[in-house]
Amino acid sequence: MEFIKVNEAYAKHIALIELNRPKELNALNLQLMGELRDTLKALDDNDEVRVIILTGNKKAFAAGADIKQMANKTAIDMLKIDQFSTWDQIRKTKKPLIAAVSGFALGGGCELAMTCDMIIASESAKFGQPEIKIGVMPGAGGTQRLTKAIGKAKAMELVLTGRFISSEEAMSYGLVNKVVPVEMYMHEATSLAKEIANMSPIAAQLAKESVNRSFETHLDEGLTFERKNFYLTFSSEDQTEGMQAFVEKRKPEYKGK
Ligand code: DAK
Repeated sequence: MEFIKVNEAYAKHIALIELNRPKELNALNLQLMGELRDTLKALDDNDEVRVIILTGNKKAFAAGADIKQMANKTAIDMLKIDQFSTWDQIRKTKKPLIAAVSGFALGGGCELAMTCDMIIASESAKFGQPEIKIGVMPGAGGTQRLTKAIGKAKAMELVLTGRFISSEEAMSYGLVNKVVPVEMYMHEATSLAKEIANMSPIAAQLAKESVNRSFETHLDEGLTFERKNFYLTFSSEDQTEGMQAFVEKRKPEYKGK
């Protein structure tokens, strides 16, 4: 891996992925995105891993897709490269994915953070969809996910002006889960990951899938989907363990079975 660093055992049941093109503010070139896609797939297949943290560095989560790599492309070049299949695969990651964001999360970087399930931001984080300033528009879910996260008025403003918002604004609009001082954002993301890693990984995966379904369907179908996943948790040993532990007043030991 050239542009990402992976620690499969960052903490118990927690993997850490760091985007690693610091000089380019972690601009997402094709190779980086391919490495990220393959890594997430491998971590999804690794039973030891229950939660994944995705981060950049203090200065940048990611300043967007690599503009230099895109600048001379035609629509047909883009079609042939088919980056969407990479983004779609990332979106389908089954395990809970926490973005730990500091510095710039712009364009594709903001879209990548929004593709994660939760965002912990440092006070220095800046979010934005500045594609309009370079003559294009968001292409990896920005107009959809941002609108669902912060509502039409603010999403429209960000997408049409390209202006950045601070982490405090992002917090007040409901884009991020928590804002903490820069020196604390990894610690905070890790605490959140640990809390989730203590749960049944089967229940966590089914719950994540069900929450995501609420964005993709209407209520009736979403409730049916939720019910089926709810029943499915009852076929796991973790369900027996979780309920038994409650009755016996002890901490459950989940095995992911
Ligand atoms: N691409 C390539 N290089 C970038 C970059 C980017 N997005 N952002 C920064 N860099 C590079 C700069 O060119 C500079 O490199 P050198 O000149 O030193 O070689 C280095 O990183 C440091 O950047 P600056 O010198 O500009 O640093 P400053 O602190 O002065 O400014 C900044 C930071 C973040 C405000 C500025 O760098 C900036 O405005 N960056 C561009 C932000 C942007 O417009 N992002 C949106 C890009 S478009 C798709 C999926 C996704 C997308 C498209 C398609 N498909 C699935 C098909 C997404 C599109 C986008 O994200």
